Amino acid sequence: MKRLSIQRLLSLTAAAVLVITPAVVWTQSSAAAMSEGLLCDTDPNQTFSLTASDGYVSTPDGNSILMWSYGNSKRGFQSPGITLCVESGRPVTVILHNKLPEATSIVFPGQQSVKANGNPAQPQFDSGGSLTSLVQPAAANDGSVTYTFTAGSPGTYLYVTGTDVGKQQQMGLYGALVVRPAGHANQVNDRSDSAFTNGKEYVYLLSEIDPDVHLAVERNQPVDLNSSKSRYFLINGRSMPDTLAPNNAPWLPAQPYGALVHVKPYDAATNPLPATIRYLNAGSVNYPFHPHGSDERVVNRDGHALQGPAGQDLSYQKYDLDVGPGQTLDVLMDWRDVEHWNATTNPIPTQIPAITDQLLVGPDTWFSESGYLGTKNPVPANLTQNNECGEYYHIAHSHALEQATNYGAAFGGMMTVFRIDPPAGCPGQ
Ligand SMILES: [Cu+2]
Repeated sequence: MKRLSIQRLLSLTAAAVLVITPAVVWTQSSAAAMSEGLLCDTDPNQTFSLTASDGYVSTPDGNSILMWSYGNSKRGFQSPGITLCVESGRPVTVILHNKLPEATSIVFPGQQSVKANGNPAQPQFDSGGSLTSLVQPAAANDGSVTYTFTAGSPGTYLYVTGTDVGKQQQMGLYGALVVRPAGHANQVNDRSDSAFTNGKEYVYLLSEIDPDVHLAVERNQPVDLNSSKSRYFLINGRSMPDTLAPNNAPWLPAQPYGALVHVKPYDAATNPLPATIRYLNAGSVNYPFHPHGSDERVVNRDGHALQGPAGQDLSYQKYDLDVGPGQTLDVLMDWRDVEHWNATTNPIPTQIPAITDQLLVGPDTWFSESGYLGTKNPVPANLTQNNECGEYYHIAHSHALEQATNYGAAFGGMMTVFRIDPPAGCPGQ
């Protein structure tokens, strides 16, 4: 029932949701506006105050899991850590406050000359010469440390714990850092051919959870990483079908980031630019992410434009985005009506599949009962129809299918949809 109502809510406006969910208790943080796409923290001085703390997240099968995370110090716990957006070439300051019961830290892979409290960031060792942290940490229980660096080349980077990494990264201490080209906020990198449509920008921070590790930490028991096995697989801290819900959905108060891509077809005159998706892997295994329906153009890897020494374009089209642990890929995607199907002049030469083959999670369908973009037909009354105006939905998921489950239950996990509206848009949107 809860799932059903969540999916019904997806198609409604924020105002309508307010009206039909009177039982929701609105707090300062959950009252933030619902939205789609990248939701990032910015600051005129590029100075951010993060607090490492613990809190609970929910999974679609009803589980509740203790996580650690880097939240905005003013807003409190959220998972994953806040998405930081900065401009290339300008100074960045990150002040880490540590509310956790053990020391923790942040490393910024791909950023150069990072300083910690004004000193060069460097590995830490105990008196016996054993490594204790990859970088100067903030002490347990209210310690703090300030990291500074100059934002590197435009693109997407992880920021992640450098202390007891196997355990703390599993617990959730990671986030995304988006570095924008100076003066060109709507480009992925400094190349003009990396331009994307204003507002059509998405982050897919991919990660995994072994609930046994989290339960051991919650119970103050030893953590056994050698026998760890992840059971939940997340995009932006959520699993399917929660991935489809808007940013700041009030029923996911500690998981504010949605993962629905929402575009209109390419049109040379009215919609010439693609969307961008920024993929990051904060887990321990490869995530072969696999959007159905179209290739995506990989233009950046690990925060660097794919180009040759003379500026040659080395970007490439890819159907399956293999994102390795610690890697980032920035892609451009658009959707093109290449077949020009038309019910009268160019009919689709196939039958609509049986209704039982259209259901994805429970008795819901996103299919319009028509193959023609912008056409919507009735569905049987026992089904929940999420389609609004004949828009298309393309599944996008990890092709390692155990990662497309919620603790083994298909489908779920690292899965979302790309929504394509008719060229004129969807009425009421
Ligand atoms: Cu697939």
